[in-house]
Formats: sequence, structure tokens, C-alpha cells
Amino acid sequence: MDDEKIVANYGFYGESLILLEGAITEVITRIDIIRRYIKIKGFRDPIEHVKTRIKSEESMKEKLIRKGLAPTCENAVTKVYDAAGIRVICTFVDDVYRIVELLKSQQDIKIIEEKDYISNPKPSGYRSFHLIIKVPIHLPKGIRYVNAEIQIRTIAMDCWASLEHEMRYKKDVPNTELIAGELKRCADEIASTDLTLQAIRDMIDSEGTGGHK
Ligand code: 0O2
Repeated sequence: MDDEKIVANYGFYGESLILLEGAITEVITRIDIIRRYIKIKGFRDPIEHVKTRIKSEESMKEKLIRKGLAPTCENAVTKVYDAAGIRVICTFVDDVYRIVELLKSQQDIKIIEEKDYISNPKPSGYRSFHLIIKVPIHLPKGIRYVNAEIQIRTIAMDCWASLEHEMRYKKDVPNTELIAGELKRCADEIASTDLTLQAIRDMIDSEGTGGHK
């Protein structure tokens, strides 16, 4: 995160910013170790890249108010789960589920909720797998479990979600219904392409190389 964003977020989150940054660092480290382990075994890296963010003050306050909660730092850190967000972008659909299982198998991470928007897409067409977690952070006074949200999806799903997110927050866009319909159509085409790419990957893997090399 750049210095400007840290200063802006400090205003709202105060010292809790350390917890949120700690949660993000903790998850990134675990993902990094998973990737290194897979690669050192000679297998293909299932992850394209990882993005992180701390939810902006404006967006967090809007969410808390929408949920009928006072827009305070305390509520942001304890009552909702996405103040600290990690997005894992995978190459293929199977990679998404593989990463989900590897994260779930980490015994000290508490899984609060799993949302499989790949098997059950949102009406908008949004597809992604969300893991809502509590991750342990070691502080001088002991361990504190910090809320975080991990979104895991393919490159294609991520591309779609970024574009749709941008449109959603753009003001005065004409033909919103038409655009929403077209985006939904794109989402379905992307889902179908993702499945075809996965099938091609499986065919290549089964032709003698013995796996994901
Ligand atoms: P940002 O900027 O990514 O933080 P809520 O968070 O209350 O709206 P809920 O039920 O708590 O909803 O969580 P949900 O819907 O499972 O996941 C919320 C997050 O998932 C959103 O966070 C988006 O990142 C993503 N998401 C969910 N639905 C859509 C969608 O239709 N389109 C896109 N592009 N993203 C979606 P934020 O806070 O909206 O945004």
C-alpha cells in the first residue's frame, strides 16, 4: 500500500490498521508458501497473481450504514469481514478449488463462511469463491483473530468483475439495463470458456506429462 493510502486509512481505522495489515501479510505469506511448495515439487503454479486492499473509509462507512450498524472503526473491524481483503487470481477453475482446499486445511485459520459464487453465480453474473476467515495475529499481549475476506477466481472472472464493478460505480451511465444484460451474457460466455480451457488443460495433462508441469 502506498504512503498516501496508509495515512488516509489510519484516520478511520487508527491502530486497528496494524491488525488489518497483519491479516493481509499473514494470508499472503501462506499463499506464497503454498505456491513455492507446489513449484518446488515441479508442478505448475496455479496462481497468476494476488491483490490486496484495505477497504476505504467511504466504502466501509456506506456498508456499515447499509447493514444498520454505526459507522465506527470498532464495527468495521469486528462486525464485518472485508476490511482486509485478499484476491487470489488463478489460471483455471480447478485451481480455484485447489487453493480453497489448501487454505481450508490450514488448521489455525478459522473458516467463518464459504460462498461459492462459481457454482451459484449472483444474478449479475458475478462468479468467484469467497472464504470469510479469521486469521491469528501474534501481538505482545497474545493472539488476536482478525477478520478477512479472500476472493478466489480465474483471470477471466476477475476481468469481468473489475469491469462490472467499474460500471456499477460510474454515475450517469445510459442504457444501464442493456449494459447489465450484455454483462450477464459476457459472464455466461466467460464461464463456458473457463470450462473449455479447463478441459483442454486436462487433456494436455493426461497426454503423458503426468500432471501440471
Ligand atoms: P469492494 O470494492 O470489492 O470491497 P455486501 O458486502 O454487503 O455487499 P455481502 O453479502 O457481505 O455483501 O458480501 P458478498 O456479496 O458475498 O461479497 C461482497 C464483495 O464481493 C463485493 O465487495 C465485491 O468485491 C464482490 N461482489 C459481490 N457481488 C458482486 C457483483 O455483482 N459484481 C462485482 N463486480 N463484484 C461483486 P464490495 O464491498 O461491493 O466491493
